[in-house]
Order: sequence, then C-alpha cells, then structure tokens
Amino acid sequence: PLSASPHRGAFIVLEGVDRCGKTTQVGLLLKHLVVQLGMAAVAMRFPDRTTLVGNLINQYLQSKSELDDRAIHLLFSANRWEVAPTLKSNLLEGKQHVVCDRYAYSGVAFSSAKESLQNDLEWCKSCDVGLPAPDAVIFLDLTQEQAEQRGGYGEERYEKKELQQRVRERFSQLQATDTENGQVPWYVVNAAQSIEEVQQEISAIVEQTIEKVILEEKPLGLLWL
Ligand code: Z5A
Repeated sequence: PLSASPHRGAFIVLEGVDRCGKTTQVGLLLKHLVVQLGMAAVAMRFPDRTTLVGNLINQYLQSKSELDDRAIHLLFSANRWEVAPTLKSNLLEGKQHVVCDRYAYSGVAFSSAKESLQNDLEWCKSCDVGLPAPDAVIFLDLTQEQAEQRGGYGEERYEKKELQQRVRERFSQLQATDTENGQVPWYVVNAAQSIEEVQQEISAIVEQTIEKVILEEKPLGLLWL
C-alpha cells in the first residue's frame, strides 16, 4: 500500500510547546519519507514568516511592534489562509505529503492562553474553521520542567514560563474536543525521549496515516467543520 500511487498527499501536523523538538523532527521526518521511502513530500511551517502577513507576525514576535491580541490572532490565521492554496495544491495536485511545523492548534492555544482571550476559545477557533484538516496531529509532549532543561527561553514574546504552561493546557483541551468529534486523530509522543526514539515513533504514526489515506482514498477534510 505504501508504494501505491496516492490520490493525494497526507497532511501531517506536528504541534507542541516551545522547545519540544518540532523543527528537529520535521527535518528528520522529511528525510525519512523522501530519502528512505522515496516518497514525494514537502515541509511547511507556521508562522510562515516569508509572506507579507508573516513579516508583520515576525515583527510582533520580536517585539518590534505592538498589536491588539485579537489583531495578532487574526494575522496568524490570515497567514494560514494566504498559504492554504499552496498547501492544498501540494496535497491535491502535487500528490505530495505535507509535514507541517505548527498549525491552527498553535494559533488557538497561544491566543487563548492570553488573559484577554481566555474565555474566547470558540472565537479563536472560528477564524481557522474550513482550512484543510490534518490527517494526523502529532503532539510532542514535554513538561515545563523538561522544556526548561533544554536551555533558558529565548527572546521572543511568548517564550515565558507562565504562558507556556497555559498553552500546554489549551492544547489538551483542543485534543479532547477533536477526539470527541472524531474528526482529526491526535497522537501524543513523549518528546523527552532521545531524538532517535521520538523519530521512530513519529515515523510509525506517519506511515500508518499515509497507508490509511491511500487505502481508504480519504478525502481532504475541512478543519473544525
Ligand atoms: N504561534 C502563535 O501564537 N500562533 C500561531 O498561529 C502560530 C504560532 C502558528 C513562533 O513559532 C511562535 O509563534 C511560537 C508560537 C506562536 N511561540 N512560542 N513559544 P515558531 O514555530 O516559529 O518557533 P518556536 O515554537 O519557538 O519553535 P522552535 O524554536 O523551532 O522550537 P521547536 O521546533 O519545538 O524545537 P527544536 O528547534 O527542534 O529544538 C529545540 C532545542 O531542543 C534544540 O536545541 C534541539 O537540538 C533540542 N532537542 C530537540 N529534540 C530533542 C530531544 N529529543 N532531546 C534533547 N534535546 C532535543
């Protein structure tokens, strides 16, 4: 089945708190799919700082600009909508698997962790409703203490202990509702293991997901619809 020609690519999202190793694992996974398995696959990431909107987000994250909490939330969402045609075209026309570093789950988890938006989880989600839905969300789980052991937080705006703790709780909430709705499967991987162990777990999940997409000719879903 893995060698069968796919009708579309599988959409895999890696999520997690700061320092959990997403970027490291996206690189390794891409190499595994392309080099070892000979598949067509590409990596994408959000925020995509290379676009017009991404540039505004970058300035905000580096504290070079100030924005209302709702305004920056809308920009993160707009960043996904502006890249969505490329994402869809990679999956549908290119038949390439897409491995994505952060997605709408980060959007909701980070914004709704802020005091001003803590009671507005549904509003936060509403901006991303209808985007392409992932075939799997792989959550790299790392406790606050383990994350701190990977070196102090950096200079960017959200790299603060209290916020990161609330973000972690929000991710759990999002996992619970997705699981309840049965739309997008979540897989929690212990990110405190060695890089190789984490990679092996992720590869197994991804290969199983790709097989399902191919065998069931699963159509691409719409997020939170
Ligand atoms: N944000 C938002 O608010 N709204 C949105 O809609 C979106 C994002 C999409 C920037 O994101 C910020 O934007 C982010 C969320 C918010 N704020 N925070 N925090 P970003 O993705 O551009 O940047 P980032 O989250 O800070 O990602 P990162 O720095 O790339 O971290 P990472 O990908 O999780 O980790 P890493 O770079 O792969 O690894 C971190 C270190 O740990 C590194 O030294 C590795 O060598 C080491 N590492 C990795 N794996 C291991 C293992 N297994 N053991 C030991 N050490 C390891």
